[in-house]
Amino acid sequence: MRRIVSPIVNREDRLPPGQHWTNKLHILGISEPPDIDLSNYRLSIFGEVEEKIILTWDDIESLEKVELTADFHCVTRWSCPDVRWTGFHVNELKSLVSIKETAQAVMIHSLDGYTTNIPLDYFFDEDVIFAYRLFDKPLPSDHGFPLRLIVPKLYSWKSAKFVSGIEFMSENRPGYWEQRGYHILGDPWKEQRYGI
Ligand SMILES: Nc1nc2c(c(=O)[nH]1)N[C@H]1C(S)=C(S)[C@@H](COP(=O)(O)O)O[C@H]1N2
Ligand SMILES: [Mo]
Repeated sequence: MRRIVSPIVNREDRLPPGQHWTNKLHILGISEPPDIDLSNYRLSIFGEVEEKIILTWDDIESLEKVELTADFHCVTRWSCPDVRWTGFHVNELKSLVSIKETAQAVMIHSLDGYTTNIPLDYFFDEDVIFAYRLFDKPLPSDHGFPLRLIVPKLYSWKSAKFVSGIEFMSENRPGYWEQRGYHILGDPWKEQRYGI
């Protein structure tokens, strides 16, 4: 059984300005995909929480499965329609940890050293999931095995691959690309590509 999660995109306004459609997910990353053994994999949830927790792969697989079909918009101007992901919904985190009122944003930490920041209002939304399957097959290593975040309404540099940590932060600190000139939020419909 899996619950279907719908993307929050206005279908008339489906292709953001300055983007063109492509039929595949182009692989983009700061390094080669890390080698991961699921039995050693751990996901830490820490920062502005009452008690930090560490999940194993079994813990992750025991969470309710959700499926999301959403368009994927890369800041380098390609958009791939109807990409189908399976994983768990971000709201699961709220039952796993008690998030402090001081939390304003999350930093996603990845096994390749990548990080990216997202304000809580954008993170805790109906169409945001952590995915471990792509088109109903295990997530390929190039696309983020074993776990990646999917935030369809922001440029895809926010959809961090190889996720190992979720840090709740009291301020919206910039991540890897955000420190190197990418926009702090990255809304494709507002063309928030680079700069503040
Ligand atoms: N851990 C990690 N996640 C990452 C990146 C990265 O370098 N490392 N690149 C980002 C960028 S810039 C894009 S466009 C998408 C690409 O996803 P894909 O390779 O599955 O198409 O992943 C994002 N997530
Ligand atoms: Mo990107």
